[in-house]
Amino acid sequence: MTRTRSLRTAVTLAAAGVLAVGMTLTLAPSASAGTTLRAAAAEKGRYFGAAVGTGKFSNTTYMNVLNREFNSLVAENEMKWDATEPQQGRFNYTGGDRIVSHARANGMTVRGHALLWHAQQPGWAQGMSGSALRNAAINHVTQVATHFRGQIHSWDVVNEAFADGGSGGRRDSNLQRTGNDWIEAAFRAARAADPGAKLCYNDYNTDGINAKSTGIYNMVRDFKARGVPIDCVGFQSHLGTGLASDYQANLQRFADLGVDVQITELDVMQGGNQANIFGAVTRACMAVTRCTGITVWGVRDCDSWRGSDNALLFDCNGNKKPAYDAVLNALNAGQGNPTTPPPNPTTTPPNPTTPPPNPTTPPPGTGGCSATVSLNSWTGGFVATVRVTAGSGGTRGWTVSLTLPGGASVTNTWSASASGSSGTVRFTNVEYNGQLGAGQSTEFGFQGNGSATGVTPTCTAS
Ligand code: 9MR
Repeated sequence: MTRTRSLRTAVTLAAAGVLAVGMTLTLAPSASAGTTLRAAAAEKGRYFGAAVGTGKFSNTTYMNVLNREFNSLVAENEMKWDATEPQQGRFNYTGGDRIVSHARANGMTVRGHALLWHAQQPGWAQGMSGSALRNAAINHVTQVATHFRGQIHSWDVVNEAFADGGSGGRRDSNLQRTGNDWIEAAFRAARAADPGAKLCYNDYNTDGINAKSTGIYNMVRDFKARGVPIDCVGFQSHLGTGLASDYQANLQRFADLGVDVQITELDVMQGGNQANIFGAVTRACMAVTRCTGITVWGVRDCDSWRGSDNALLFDCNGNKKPAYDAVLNALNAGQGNPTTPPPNPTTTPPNPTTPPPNPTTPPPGTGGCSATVSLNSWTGGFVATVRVTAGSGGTRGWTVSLTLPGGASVTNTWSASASGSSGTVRFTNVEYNGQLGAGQSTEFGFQGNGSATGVTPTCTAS
């Protein structure tokens, strides 16, 4: 999306169905009223986040506001495809890792943005199509979600895949041209890679019940009916001078499908209504039990992609604006959310690339091992997740063999090393997952071309 187009559409939408946003909000004094956004949101079982860039991490004003007010971070750009896989198969997690470690050190959680999007693709992907692009895209999802496994409370698995205007259909893109099932293939790959993360679809101009949000609603309903793993929908909420009168009703209809909803990129044009609109959006989220948190798209006005719109909660000197008070008051006045808040970052499991400490050496494997495979398949490719379970004697190491059908081949493997790529392929443990106690399990995975349907793994312990 270009900036101009997004702003124009946001403002047009706002003009089409504006509500009289409540002018003032009087708050009954509350003994437990939070005095920062993060504290006020946390008291209600929700997060309050900001989009960040590591380029600003050396700015003291920025960091003071960030650390005081927010308890969820999202990378404004640094986890996107062009940033994380600048050359095919060469991954760069420098910026993303820095954001995650800052969050962990400051009691914050992290939203992931965004695994697949038609924009900000690396040049090599922009030039691809068909099954080569599909395989590259699914590999990207698998690799990035695996790298950040256990560190991300919610991932934008797919961003902005629906068209603007009245069609309610998909946006044309190189990804869409790989087949309409590209979105569900991405969600399945993300679930396999990071089963603990909530998986979201995220879009803009969805701030009320309109053709675009209804197209997305229908997709989510279909995914839930067919068991495609989707957990949440993100409403970007880049807003102009008004707010659709059915903003809350729209959130609620998605929640009623059995998904969480999140406000993911909130910013509002500064004008007479800015504070009221920020307050109304916050109240809408607080009124929907499954609305689990709000993220604003930047910290201070001068950090925002919207430049002279002054669209955020703090001025360039870090001072709170009236919009800040409106949000804080709405958080404090809101209802508590009984659903579990995002996991505390200090209790997230270690990244799987770090071997868990294993203080005891198991005895030599005498009871063998077993393996099961689950497949996420699409036309022309698949991701296989293999679960290895030790028998009664535990294992010092293991090898899983399987024979792929003709035409199928392995293109990459994680948490195991493969010998061979077609026909009979043998996967052997890597250094950290060979030793399993009796009955213990571990998982590895691989991606391939062709079909692996019906494949049967056999496990040998050493
Ligand atoms: O704020 C982001 C800006 O710094 C980038 O230049 C731009 C590039 O496309 O993306 C902006 O963030 C977008 C987000 O990733 C998706 N929704 C719309 C956001 C604003 O354009």
